[in-house]
Amino acid sequence: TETAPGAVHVPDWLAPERQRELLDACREWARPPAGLRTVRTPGGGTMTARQVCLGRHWYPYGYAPTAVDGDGAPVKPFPAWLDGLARRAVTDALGPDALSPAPYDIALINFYDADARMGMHRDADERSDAPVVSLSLGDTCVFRFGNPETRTRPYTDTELRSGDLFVFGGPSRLAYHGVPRVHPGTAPPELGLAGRLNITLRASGL
Ligand code: MD3
Ligand code: FE
Repeated sequence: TETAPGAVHVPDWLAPERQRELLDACREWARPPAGLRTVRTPGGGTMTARQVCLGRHWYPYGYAPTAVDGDGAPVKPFPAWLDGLARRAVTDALGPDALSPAPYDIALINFYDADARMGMHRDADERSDAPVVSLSLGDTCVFRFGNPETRTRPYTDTELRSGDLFVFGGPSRLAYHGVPRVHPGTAPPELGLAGRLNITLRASGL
C-alpha cells in the first residue's frame, strides 16, 4: 500500500525462512572486526540504535570507505545477493521503471533494543536517487513518516513488523522519517530475536 507518493509498504514480503536467513547473515555481519558499533554524532551524542555498515562506512553525515569510528577496521563487503534482493524489492513495490542503473552497494543495518529510537531525519548522503529499500526483522515498531520539507507535522504513523518491506522512491526519497518506539516482545517467537533489526539497501551513486 502506498503511504505517500513513492513510499510503498509491503507487509510480509519476506517469508519466515527468508527472515531467518537474513537474520543469520546480520548476526555474522555484526561480529568484529567492523561489526556492531555505537554511532557517535558530531554534537557529542550517541545514537540509541546500534549499527553495522556493509560496502561503505556511514558516519554522521556521509560515507567513507574505512571505519572512522567503531574499531577503525575496513567495512565488510556488500554481497551481490543483496543487490538482487534490493532489485526484486523495488520491482515488487514500485515496478521495473523505478529501478535505477546504479547498483545497490551499501547496507546500513540498525539494531534496536526496547529503548532504542530514531529521531526524525532525512537520508541525503547518497549521490544516486535510487529508491531506498527497508526490511524489518523482529519486534514491531512505530515508523513515523513525515514530508520532504520540514521535520514537523503532519506525520503518518505505520507499524512495521517482522518481514515487512518498505520502499522509498520518487518524492518520498528525501522525506523526514523516524522510529519513535519499538514494541518489545512482539517478534515472531520462532525467529529467536529480542529487539528489532532494520536493513536498508542503498545505491551510493559513487
Ligand atoms: C525513508 N531507518 O536507516 S526504516 C535509516 O527503522 C532509517 O531503522 C529506520 O531511517 C529504521 O536511515 C527507518 C524506514 C526508512 C528507511 C530509510 C529511508 C525510511 C526511509 C530512506 C529514505 C526515506
Ligand atoms: Fe533514515
